[in-house]
Parts: sequence; C-alpha cells; structure tokens
Amino acid sequence: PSRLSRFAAQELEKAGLLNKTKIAEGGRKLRKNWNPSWVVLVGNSLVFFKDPKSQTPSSWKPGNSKPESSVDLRGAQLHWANELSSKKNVFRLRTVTGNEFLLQSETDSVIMEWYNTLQSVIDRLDRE
Ligand code: I3P
Repeated sequence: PSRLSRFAAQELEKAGLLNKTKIAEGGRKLRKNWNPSWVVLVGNSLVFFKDPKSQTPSSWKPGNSKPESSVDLRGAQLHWANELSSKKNVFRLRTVTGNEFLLQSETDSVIMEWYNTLQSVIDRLDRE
C-alpha cells in the first residue's frame, strides 16, 4: 500500500499550514530548520506535507503528493515552548520514539486550535 492509502480510510480531523522544524530524532538533538508545512491530522497520526506554495508549479501535483513524514500521536506529549524559540506561538510535540517537532503560527487562534485539537486526540488515545 502507498504511504497515502494508509490514511485514506481514517477520519480527517484537521488540516492547515504551520511552520515546522524538527529538533530531535530518537532523542538526538537536530539543528533547527524552519519550513512551512501542510499539516494533516488524520486518525492517530499527524502527517506533514511540503508546503505546495514553496514548490514550483510543475513539481506540485495533488495526485502524487507524498507525505514528507508522519507522527504517531499515541503516547505523544504536547507542551507550549515559547522558551525554545524567538518566534511566538510555538509548541513542542514529542513522540514516544523521541522525535521532537516545534510547530508555530503567527496567528494566535490558529495555533490555539491546533494545540487543543492535538491535546484532545492525545488524551483520547491515552484513555484507550
Ligand atoms: C537558527 C535560525 C533559527 C533559530 C535558531 C538559530 O540559525 O535562526 O530560526 O530558531 O535559534 O540557531 P541557523 O539558521 O544559523 O541554524 P528560532 O527561529 O526558533 O529562534 P536557536 O539556536 O536559539 O534555536
């Protein structure tokens, strides 16, 4: 099965554009590299796509858009993390495997909605 079809049967909860940087991989610190990312919350996964607007028109075809990466939200931890960046409205998402991401929006309401929605999915998975 393609990487996309794994998600096709699951419920789409939320999608939008956020700034993203990965700051750790398996507990090992990484150098920040902020980029706009199309973020999709589907089922128990947060899926990242490259921002279509940052690509050339010829490279962007909806049908062959492959996720850049995805994150299993089961057991994940979410924290506001404004001390980890000079940017405003930053939160950190840490997976059980020790991958850490910072996600950010210039718009307060946008980042609040993402935070609340992700926290409710994580809480639901914790109760299962
Ligand atoms: C980093 C870049 C990041 C910044 C980071 C810098 O420099 O400016 O945007 O994070 O700060 O180190 P470089 O491009 O040379 O890697 P924020 O935008 O989140 O502040 P940091 O090292 O204090 O995390």
